[in-house]
Amino acid sequence: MRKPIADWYASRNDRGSAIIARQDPVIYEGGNYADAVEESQIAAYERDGFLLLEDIFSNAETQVLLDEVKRMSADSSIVSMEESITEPGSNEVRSIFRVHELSDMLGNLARDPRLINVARQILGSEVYMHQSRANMKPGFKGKEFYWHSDFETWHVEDGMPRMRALSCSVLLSDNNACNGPLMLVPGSHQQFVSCQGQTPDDHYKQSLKKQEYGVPDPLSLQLLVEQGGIRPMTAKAGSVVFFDCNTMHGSNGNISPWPRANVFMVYNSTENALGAPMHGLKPRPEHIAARRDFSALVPQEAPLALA
Ligand code: 6CS
Ligand code: FE
Repeated sequence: MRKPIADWYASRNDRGSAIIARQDPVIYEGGNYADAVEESQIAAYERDGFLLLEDIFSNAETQVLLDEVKRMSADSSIVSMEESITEPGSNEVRSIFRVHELSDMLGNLARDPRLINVARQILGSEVYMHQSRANMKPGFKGKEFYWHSDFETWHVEDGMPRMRALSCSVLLSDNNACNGPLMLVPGSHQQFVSCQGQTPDDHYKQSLKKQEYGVPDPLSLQLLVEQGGIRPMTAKAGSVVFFDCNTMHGSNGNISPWPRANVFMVYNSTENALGAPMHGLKPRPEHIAARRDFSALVPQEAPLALA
């Protein structure tokens, strides 16, 4: 009798890097758990590992959301919190985590049916918020987010068992070719890149500024890109990108004068609650990986009246 594989998605152990076939579905319960997007859109998400929906929020709604994120990044009581991460080499705010609890408006956004019901449909279950954040990527100073799979980090450092989570990025500013749009590798969600190196203690203090562990080796990245190419998510403010927890992604620095502000909501299935991190790592703080409460987020009855 073969011993069951202890950790199918083993990474950052004493082995070199490897590419491991995904063992989890992309779409759960046949995409029938909720009715937020069309079958053709579910099929596109399953094929690519992401789905871009344009014109989800009106200009007025998007402006209200952007003003809220700007208010938060100018609020000294928030900027001084551990939830706020500055850019390497400057005091510019790079990200604010746990925005769904720091802001009532963004807490309501997390439950807006235009977002949460797509997550419930894809993940085939009720969902809770694993992590939320606003990425500011200010003009001139916004640094890059190197290539990575979120799941590789969430599995190793947060003990997320399986690939049954997704990120939802709400574009609060136009994302164009010049201001560091999110770039995704189509089809990469089907292959797990096991990374080299040992995770430093309190790795998040470094990785959220500039990630150097849990990033794919160049050869693995080259193989994924040769198969699927690179798709920049250039779209107008008010668009929303949903992408699988294991889709390889990154974004370039922003030397344009235009900010690239997005709000990310990370929905995890209530069937996929975090366990212990791998390799005996200490659990990351609550604002990066929720552990206090895995109960389902209740969708709002109707889209938010933001403006
Ligand atoms: O470590 C994390 O959870 C964060 N790091 C990146 C680069 N993407 C996902 C998440 O924001
Ligand atoms: Fe990421």
